[in-house]
Amino acid sequence: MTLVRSDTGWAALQVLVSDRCVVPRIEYLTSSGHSVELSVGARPAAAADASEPDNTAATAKAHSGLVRTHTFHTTTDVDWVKVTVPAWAIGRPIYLRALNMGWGVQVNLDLYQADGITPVPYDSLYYREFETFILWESQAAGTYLLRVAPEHEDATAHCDAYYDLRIDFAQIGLPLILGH
Ligand SMILES: [Ca+2]
Repeated sequence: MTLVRSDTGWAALQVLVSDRCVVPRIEYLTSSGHSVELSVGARPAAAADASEPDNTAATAKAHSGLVRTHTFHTTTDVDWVKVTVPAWAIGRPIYLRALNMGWGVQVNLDLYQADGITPVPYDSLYYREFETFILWESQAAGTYLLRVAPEHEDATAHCDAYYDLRIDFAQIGLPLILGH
């Protein structure tokens, strides 16, 4: 960070660096103590992720693998994700997590039946820094839909507008039998 003294106050040049973004900003402190932040140019855009198009329940894509990275590449982007619950997972904890978000990005999670309309009750919704997750015990096997939306428009359409989606099914280990 570079500090520059002027006749009316201090100005600081900051470069914010996250995993995907390099964002030069000027923070200016006036002589009366007001802080003013100016971005130096627009932040680079975000690319559409591999799950697009997935902005409606009808175009929801299956979550595959443990973790997938999504972007909010436009100001109106939301992501619908199919979650398939196998019979063995009924009544066991399922964690639906959005994590590793970019700077200033927060997400809302909503869970629906396969119709994309009927809400599915879940046990808890947690908000932590850089992580939001639903803890859920499904009462039936089948396909459900998770809707992931940015909490506000500032979390969209720039290179920091991303999050990882991770879905964990709690597995109960088989008893380990030792000896003969
Ligand atoms: Ca989307």
